[in-house]
Amino acid sequence: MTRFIPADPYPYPYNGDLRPKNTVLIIIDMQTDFCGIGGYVDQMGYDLSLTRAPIEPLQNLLQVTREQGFHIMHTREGHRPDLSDLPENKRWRSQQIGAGIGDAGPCGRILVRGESGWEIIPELAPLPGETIIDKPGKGAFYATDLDLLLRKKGIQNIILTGITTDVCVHTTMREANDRGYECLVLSDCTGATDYDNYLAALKMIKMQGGVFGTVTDSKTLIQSLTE
Ligand code: C5J
Repeated sequence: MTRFIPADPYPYPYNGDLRPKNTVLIIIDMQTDFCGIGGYVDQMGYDLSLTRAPIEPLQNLLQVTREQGFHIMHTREGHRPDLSDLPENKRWRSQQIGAGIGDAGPCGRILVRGESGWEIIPELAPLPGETIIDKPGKGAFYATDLDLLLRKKGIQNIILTGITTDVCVHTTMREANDRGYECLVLSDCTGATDYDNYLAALKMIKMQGGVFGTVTDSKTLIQSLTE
């Protein structure tokens, strides 16, 4: 049986082989540091409503995908407490904007593993058994075992969500696409620190017939999965 989800620029997945067993929902970096008061993004002065917008749609999507037995994975961007995995230039740039990675902030040391700001927000807390990928970079494949886990589980399709659309979601999507995974990005389940960048990031996916994959929203996906 084939199943296609209406999406732009093409129905997902390209081959119609969409099953809970070969498909993972990846929720990227829904951490206090990226969408909570006092976290990294807040310290930089960006509008938190943009990075918090995906929370409610993601809660609804999680309910359905958990019920249907889809693979669920969560990622967290962060660094070791001794900062030995933090590139000097990444640290320096964050200091320029007044939110130095590793420095103390209202939610503990910014983007440091184990600190409260680094935790996934309670609204989207992983359930026991759901995989968490800790990553030092923007992409979830870099310096992690994500590819190994996906291949071992026989996953072909990746539904990408989380924050931020133009940075960690895009980097992960590009890494996944180059590895042959079939990517779907859900427009209402992602957000960026700048609305124009969010729109541009979604537009980029759709170029060249879907150069990185295809785009839909969670309502369309849920409707297709439940009809
Ligand atoms: C950023 C992320 N924007 N999760 N990280 O630095 O997108």
